[in-house]
Amino acid sequence: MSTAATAINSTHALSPATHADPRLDAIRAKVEAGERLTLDDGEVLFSTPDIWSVLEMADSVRRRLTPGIAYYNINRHLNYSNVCALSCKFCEFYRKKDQDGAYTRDLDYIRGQAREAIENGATEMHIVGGLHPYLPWDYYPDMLRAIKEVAPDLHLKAFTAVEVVHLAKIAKKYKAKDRVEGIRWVLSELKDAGLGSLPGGGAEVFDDRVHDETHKGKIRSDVWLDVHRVAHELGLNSNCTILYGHVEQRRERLVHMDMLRRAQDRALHRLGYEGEPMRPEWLRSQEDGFAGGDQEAEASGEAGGDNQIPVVSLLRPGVESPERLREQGKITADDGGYFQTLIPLPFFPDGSELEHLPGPSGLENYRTLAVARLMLDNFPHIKAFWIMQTLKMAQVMLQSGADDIDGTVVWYDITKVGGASTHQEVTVWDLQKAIREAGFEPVERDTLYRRVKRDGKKWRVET
Ligand code: V47
Repeated sequence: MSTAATAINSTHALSPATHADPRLDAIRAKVEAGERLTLDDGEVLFSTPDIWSVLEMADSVRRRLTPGIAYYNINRHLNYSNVCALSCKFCEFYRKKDQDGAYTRDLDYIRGQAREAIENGATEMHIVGGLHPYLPWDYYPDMLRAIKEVAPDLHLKAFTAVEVVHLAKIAKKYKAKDRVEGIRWVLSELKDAGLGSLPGGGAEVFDDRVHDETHKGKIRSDVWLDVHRVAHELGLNSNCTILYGHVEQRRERLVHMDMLRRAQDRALHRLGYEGEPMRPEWLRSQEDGFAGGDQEAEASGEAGGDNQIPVVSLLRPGVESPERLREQGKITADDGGYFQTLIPLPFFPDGSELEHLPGPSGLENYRTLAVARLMLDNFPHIKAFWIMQTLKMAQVMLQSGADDIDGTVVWYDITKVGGASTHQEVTVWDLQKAIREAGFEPVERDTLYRRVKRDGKKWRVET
């Protein structure tokens, strides 16, 4: 094992004694009261030997937000091309144009995938690809329209923020001085062509050092957050991810989570949520002992001046989730969108340029997901993506912060667990069984977390 790998393992090692940690008492009191945790609280959650209390607190939050049930969906992934202009060090998916294994799908192939998806009852297609240097702009809206022609009810959750910026560039709409205008143009065109929401990929870790070390050339956090903000302004919901367990520090994971929850405060505020003013305590905790430069300034709300935006916690008594408000007709997509879920993605070293790193341990996976549940008090859901966590780990995660295990998937090209092929299918029965064994009622959802009523392949959203 390399020195770097040893260092990562030893900093993450648990002390054999897992007795109660008194530092958790104050955090527990805040969690019970629905108060926002600081980054320093997050550090305690990451460093305490009492990991069971962390999981148990996250479980209590998850049960308050989503009592009794856990979600799955019937979906398909479509990777239209693995050709990518970037060479991110953690990625084993990308190929250069003439490299062995490079592929780009034509519209006939894509229509075929859409037909296959609806024949198998799918409600969602998750569409992402590399930053193809030569495909024209038209390919992308044409792809969405082609799918909608054969599968009008299929929800298209498509294009990471990184791809959206790439599309603005190839459509010649991207101006560095006013990037938001180009982003808005692309998202509006794609929405007209059938885009239903944005997936959470490409966020990695919102930190300039990590960015420059592992995915230089990709957009930085400020641009990623702009894309999602504009999507929300256009009434599109979106997801977000954190790719952890490589070269980042735990404090950087916390800053990433904080930047996401501030972005969510802003989205919920736009929907009419009122909250508490940001407390000096939160700002201080973020400023102390961390030389994060611009990233830290953004996390503290200074960069966008968003410490004026009230802090919204969905854990406060009487605060309804945005989905419930949409169900009740109190808000609509016209009022705006929001982040639905965070998906923690454990780094898989195999086949990547960072293959010498060990990747996160099982305990680190549980802990990171639980910490995310506790820090992101304004996120309705946390997803344990079973493809990357494994179905067995995802079951335990349902009892320690997650309320969703994603879907049937079938083909997944981005990572291959344990050298598995890209064919990674589970049946609906497998997902339901895993959820029941974890002690919850399985509920099929659509992409927007509405309950699905199903009669074989036919389905409708419950109203
Ligand atoms: O953006 C790349 C990550 C992401 C590796 O929105 C890696 O519902 C681990 O975003 N090890 C794609 N991760 C996956 C993704 C996703 C998955 C499921 C659901 C949703 C959703 C989104 O995978 C990429 C990148 O961050 N990734 N390489 C790797 N070696």
